[in-house]
Amino acid sequence: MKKIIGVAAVAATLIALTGCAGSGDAGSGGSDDLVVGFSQVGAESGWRTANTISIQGAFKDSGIELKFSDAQGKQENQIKAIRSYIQQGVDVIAFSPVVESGWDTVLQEAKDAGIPVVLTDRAVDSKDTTLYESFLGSDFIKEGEKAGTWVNTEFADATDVNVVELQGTTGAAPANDRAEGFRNVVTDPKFHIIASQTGDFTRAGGKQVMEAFLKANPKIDLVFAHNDDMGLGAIEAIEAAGLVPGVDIKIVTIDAVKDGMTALSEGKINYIVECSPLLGPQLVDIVKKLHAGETVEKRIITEEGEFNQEQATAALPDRQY
Ligand code: GYE
Repeated sequence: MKKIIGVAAVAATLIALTGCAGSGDAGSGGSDDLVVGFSQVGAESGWRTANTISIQGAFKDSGIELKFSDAQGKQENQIKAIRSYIQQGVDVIAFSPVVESGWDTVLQEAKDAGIPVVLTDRAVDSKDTTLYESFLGSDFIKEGEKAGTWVNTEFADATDVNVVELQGTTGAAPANDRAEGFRNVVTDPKFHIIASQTGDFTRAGGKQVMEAFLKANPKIDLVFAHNDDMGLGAIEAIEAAGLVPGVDIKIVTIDAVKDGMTALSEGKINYIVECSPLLGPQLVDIVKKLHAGETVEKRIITEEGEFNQEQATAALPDRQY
């Protein structure tokens, strides 16, 4: 199993949503001269944009200097950025790993340099969990299971259900785990996962792959998209094929960004499992604790909900992202 963490999971409340009052001042640790290096995955989705805004905003509010780099979806760029942060002697390195594997060498380099590393959003599969201090982010297996549980209820009376899956970036923790979680619960033999391919967490990718799925398969009952953006791309492909998304073909996605929630309230998506991108304030807290020499939880799990059409309509006016 790739879930690295043996420590009891702590459900972190969504202080992120409120902006975490009190995190704005530098506090007792003398955060003023602290420098944090952060390597972001890229800008592949609405979720990612919201995540970047949350992180940059939280550090700005805290007065802690943030060095930020965008890896444009490439692991080699992240490794370069981390090495550069090590060279610059930053106080803490944080990053959202594009993929799960291949981090041991660079994480060891950070450890040897005495720089603590925090994983945000996505996990690594390193066996040596002392290579990082903490992993802050969602339980992606649970998200896949929640999507699957909805599918079981929605298709309770159906006989044969053809499912297509739009997977996230190949090798990324959320792609691996959401696929696994879904299969953990969608076990009835009446469900047939007839096609599964990566759409790279992008809208364009989701559209392109869905077009191919539609051409190759005369009967598709359900799309399971690993994020909203790919689901939104699939909607375009379904409409272009003369079918009605949400009616002829049901769609379940993960994230709950504004565009996804809008499509859900319009009935084009049928259900969304939430994945919160608002990790900035919690990351600032972790950095402050590490700086103060306090222990941090090895695993901090984000709390998240689920939405049907009515719930999305009710939540939309206050949705921040
Ligand atoms: O679901 C997707 C983004 O890692 C949880 O990455 C994140 C995922 C998110 O591109 O939209």
